[in-house]
Amino acid sequence: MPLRSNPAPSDAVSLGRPVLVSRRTLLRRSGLIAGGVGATAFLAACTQAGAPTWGYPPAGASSGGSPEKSASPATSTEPAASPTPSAMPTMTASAAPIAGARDPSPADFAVPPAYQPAHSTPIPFALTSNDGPDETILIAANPATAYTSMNFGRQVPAPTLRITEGDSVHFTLTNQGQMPHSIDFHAAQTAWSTNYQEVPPGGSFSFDWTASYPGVFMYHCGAAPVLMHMADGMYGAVIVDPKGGRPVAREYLLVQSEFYGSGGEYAKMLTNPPDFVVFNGQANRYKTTPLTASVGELVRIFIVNAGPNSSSAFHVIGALFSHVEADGHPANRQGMRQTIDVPPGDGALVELTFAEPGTYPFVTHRFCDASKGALGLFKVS
Ligand SMILES: [Cu+2]
Repeated sequence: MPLRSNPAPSDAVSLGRPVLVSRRTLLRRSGLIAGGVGATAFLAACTQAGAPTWGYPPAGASSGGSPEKSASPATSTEPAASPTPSAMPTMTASAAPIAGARDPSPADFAVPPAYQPAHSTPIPFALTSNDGPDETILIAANPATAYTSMNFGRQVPAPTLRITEGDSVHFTLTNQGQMPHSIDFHAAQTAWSTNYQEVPPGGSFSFDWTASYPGVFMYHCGAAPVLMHMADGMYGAVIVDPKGGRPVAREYLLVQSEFYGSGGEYAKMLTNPPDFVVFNGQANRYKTTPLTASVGELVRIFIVNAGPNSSSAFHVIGALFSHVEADGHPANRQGMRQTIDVPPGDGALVELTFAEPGTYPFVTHRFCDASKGALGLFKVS
């Protein structure tokens, strides 16, 4: 293969351009044209979940009926998304207001906290849970697309917890939202019926847990309906290092997830497909601002797939993984892999080195999802 004839990354249209959806299609998908199904389902779901006093956009829809009954497969009959730039959605295509929408995650989210040796006392980890009109985030920058999120710590993905095998965590959830929320640490072994129960608005709940296994784990809200709380943004990563740590490497964290409509659209979440699939909270984030590495340098990527519905087929174009650990657990070590499957709710660790300078896209090789924003770049010098 010629080494210098590759298209410039910015020309990688087939890889990186998000699906372009007409305003009418977006409106139809969001239920605004087809009878407000999504909003109805959402309100019904919220009634089950604890009756918040406000509603997500689109406003004015009435409640009633179960979410399952309200879920409509009608979206499967939609025409294919237009590939023409003229069909790009405008700022008004989303029911969530762009004004005031914020980038959902800190600029340095992809760089996880540093390894620390195991602690002798419990590590405090406190999260707030948040929802409502003040939690509108930008899930795509171009074109700007807003989403009314639920979240932990007012960011999506939520703050990363990095600890070491054997550490104990003193966790506190303070619910600043207007509906019940809860926590589910995949890294913990504790009774759901005791510690993963819903915390009411204004409430606070604490418990301690111990990280018995090293790994790369998801955590999320488990309040009903859990599908909606996850799809709306309530997830994050826990990295548990093995005792003694790992070899020095340039480390990155990528959390893959899906967004449906403009937030709170339960019927869409039930039926799939998502409108955006992203790494670290925003479509094509690292296509715009690539991650960096040096030739020959060991690069370690912690991957969490928050889903909630689709597997990730994580792959770096132009590179091979020299070392892979399913769940990020050392005993699951594998040698060379080209693409790894990370199911929803799971994590993984990959290591690689780049052979020569250049640009290397990373994607989910489920390309319908890569085309919806699950694409980034490594710029290797
Ligand atoms: Cu929640």
